[in-house]
Amino acid sequence: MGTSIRVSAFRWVPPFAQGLARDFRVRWALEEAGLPYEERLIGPEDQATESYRALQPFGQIPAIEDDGLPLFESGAIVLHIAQQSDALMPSDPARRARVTCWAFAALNSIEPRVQALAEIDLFHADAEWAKLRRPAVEQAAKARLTTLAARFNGRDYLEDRFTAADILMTTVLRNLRHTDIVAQIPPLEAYRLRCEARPAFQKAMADHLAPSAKHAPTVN
Ligand SMILES: N[C@@H](CCC(=O)N[C@@H](CS)C(=O)NCC(=O)O)C(=O)O
Repeated sequence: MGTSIRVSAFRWVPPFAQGLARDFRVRWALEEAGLPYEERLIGPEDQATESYRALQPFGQIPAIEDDGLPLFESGAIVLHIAQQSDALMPSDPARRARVTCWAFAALNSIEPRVQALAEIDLFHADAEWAKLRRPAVEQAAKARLTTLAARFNGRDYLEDRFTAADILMTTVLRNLRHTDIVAQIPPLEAYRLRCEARPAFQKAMADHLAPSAKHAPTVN
């Protein structure tokens, strides 16, 4: 197990991304696992540097260095942390494989549809093509989320207890916070709120928001 973990995050993100930027997933996992970490705060000037690209080939956040081991992709990082902590991943191989299924489901079956809608709303809302495309994108996201909600019939979490997959799924659902889509699906809303009520979520969120508050650009 690594003795020192460093997590990259942006020094400042605009309000629409505060609470959503993906370093949060990693911070939350580390809090649940009880693993201390340091921040490596970066800005746009760092993203294309050779030293940062050695950590994150696309210049994005997050990346971590775990005792010198560079890792990127928030899903891979969360699963790596989970392997070090029973709080996030059971030790039984079959149960681990189930958690991995749900981690990929969050990132590969749910996130693309959620992200497609969020990108239209946050970046292209006024474009004519976006107005034409949005209804179908919204419908596709809602359909996938309604199917997901059935998973919570008689279950509080994706598996029989909270795991790393719930961190990924909750953070994916949060990308629709500018809409009432999740709130309109009561089992999903209850699941989101249940996960967000965890002390580790709260602590990680405070630590995620702090740099943007500290480094907010001054208005002239
Ligand atoms: N698939 C990557 C996506 C990472 C990502 O999109 N990071 C965003 C912030 S949440 C970023 O760094 N954006 C700036 C950029 O792409 O230049 C992951 O999950 O780690």
